[in-house]
Amino acid sequence: MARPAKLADAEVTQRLAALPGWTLKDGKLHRELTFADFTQAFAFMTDVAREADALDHHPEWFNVYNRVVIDLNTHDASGITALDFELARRAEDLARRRGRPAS
Ligand code: H2B
Repeated sequence: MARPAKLADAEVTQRLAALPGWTLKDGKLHRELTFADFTQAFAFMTDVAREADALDHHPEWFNVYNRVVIDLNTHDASGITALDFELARRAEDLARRRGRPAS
């Protein structure tokens, strides 16, 4: 995918409305997920890592046991771009497949 441009704040707000569970925190798309156990959490991270490499777009994230915290922005564009929303959407799909509770 070509390197997309930074999105305007209004565009970010509008796109966030279609991504339940994701918020805006410190200028990044933010998500906190809890899985059944560490194996599920880490398997999810492996799933996301494959998508991130395919997109050449990589998350900032944090894991302890069954908890994964994800922050997405585009350092090349100094902001949030369509790539962040694409990776968020793919991560959300993968989390659902790993049986993450729907909250
Ligand atoms: N990931 C994120 N989140 N932001 C970027 O700007 C970015 C990236 N740039 N992954 C990519 C890699 C760039 O460094 C390489 C050279 O394509």
